[in-house]
Amino acid sequence: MVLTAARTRMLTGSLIMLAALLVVGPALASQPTPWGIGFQEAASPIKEQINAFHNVMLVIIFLIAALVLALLVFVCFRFREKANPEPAKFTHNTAVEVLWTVIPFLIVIGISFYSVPLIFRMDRVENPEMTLVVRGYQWHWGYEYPDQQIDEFLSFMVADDDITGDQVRLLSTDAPVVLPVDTDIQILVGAADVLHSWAMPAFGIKTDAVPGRLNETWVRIDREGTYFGQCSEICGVGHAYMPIEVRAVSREAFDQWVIDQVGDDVDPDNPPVLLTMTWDEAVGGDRQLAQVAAD
Ligand SMILES: [Cu+2]
Repeated sequence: MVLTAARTRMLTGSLIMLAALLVVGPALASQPTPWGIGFQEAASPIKEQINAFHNVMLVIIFLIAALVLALLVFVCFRFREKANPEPAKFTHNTAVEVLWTVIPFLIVIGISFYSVPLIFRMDRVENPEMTLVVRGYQWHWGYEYPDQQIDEFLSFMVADDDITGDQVRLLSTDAPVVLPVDTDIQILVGAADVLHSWAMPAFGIKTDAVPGRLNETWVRIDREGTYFGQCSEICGVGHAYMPIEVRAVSREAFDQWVIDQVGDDVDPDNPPVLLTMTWDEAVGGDRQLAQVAAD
């Protein structure tokens, strides 16, 4: 191929764009972006550890692939027919066979020192401060906050024609999940009809929603913002249209949201759990229920 000036310019242009994407990619918001490559920016400690593990694995994979490629090229050249008119007839070489068994084994053992503890950390959290129950339906999600006494509400994708403001096509929902930042949140995932999967890339969560079974995961969100995810287990014709939208807010704002949700229909002996104050303080303090109702 002859590299004309125009071709060179095009090639240079794409290389610069690729480099820019590599550098800018991780800094973009927590949602898919056009031409985005790489991961969404981490919004939880687990996701940061997953990213770090991924980066280590990438180096290991690259080194192995480079070694295998170099060996192949060497073998093709060194043992080509022209240089070896009389091929060797031997089979088996104990030393080589032991090496190519033991070395990969040691590599896998080495990786497991990193990956297995991470799997355990991802699995569950000790003493969560609150619980979110997620239920998959064909084709929307249901969310319930048992500690806050918020009954299940359903969360549907906003249709194309109804998109307003900064809503995102195919990702925004009519009822986002509201979660507090800096809080250990236990997430219980189930399904009411077929298999779904509750997947939030920025949190490092992808947990299958299985009918008749409760799966557990957890998250501690680092910073406030809106995060998007999608159902990640093909569940029928509406599979692509049941997105997840999480609004991460401060712990105070979360309490306020809970107060707004439950209204004044509260059993005083068994009030909803708040994060920054007791229910009595909420009712008796500045944030009186009457005030909230008046807003
Ligand atoms: Cu689904």
